[in-house]
Amino acid sequence: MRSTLAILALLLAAVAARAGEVRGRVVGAEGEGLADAVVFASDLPLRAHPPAAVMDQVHKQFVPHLLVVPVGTEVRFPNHDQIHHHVYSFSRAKSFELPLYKGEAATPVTFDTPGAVKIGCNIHDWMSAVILVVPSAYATRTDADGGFVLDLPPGEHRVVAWHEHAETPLDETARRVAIGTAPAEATFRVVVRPPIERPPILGARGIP
Ligand SMILES: [Cu+2]
Repeated sequence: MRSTLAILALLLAAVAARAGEVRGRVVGAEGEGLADAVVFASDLPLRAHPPAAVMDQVHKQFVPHLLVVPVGTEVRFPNHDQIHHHVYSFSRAKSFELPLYKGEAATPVTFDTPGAVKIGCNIHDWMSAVILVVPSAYATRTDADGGFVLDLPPGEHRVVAWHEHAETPLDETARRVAIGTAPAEATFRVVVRPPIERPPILGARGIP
């Protein structure tokens, strides 16, 4: 009997969790789906200790290109190439430098302010990445078609949509999303700059 009740409690908990979903899309100026946009709640608390994260360097590229972490996250920057990299950012949300190193020699960096942190390498100009530091533990990324599912606790929340190439200011994307018994839906419109093609010569020159 007790185990039946336990299973029932688990099932009810699962149903309750489902009710906390908001589904939708992030679209551009023409209604096209935007991949790799980030949808997050801006007025919900953080987890006490967010897990550590990794921004790797492989074949003279940062991997992943986009890393989403809650405020307070410590990020490691291992270098798995056989050459040195010099990782830096001059972004307002985090300015730091990890002078020339290989392997695991770099000290981890703690990202303590919300915002987008553009990462580069001083030696290899084409190496670029973004760490989006979000103010809450509730964030998700869009799929190739711009679709997303975000789990939220019950209540009304402020939700925003960010994209690396957004021209729309983040605050202008803000929407109130009510999480109750009915499934919630939301569409975010974010105007993005057309992508800049990197000159292929940079990667082909064989800069060490
Ligand atoms: Cu480099």
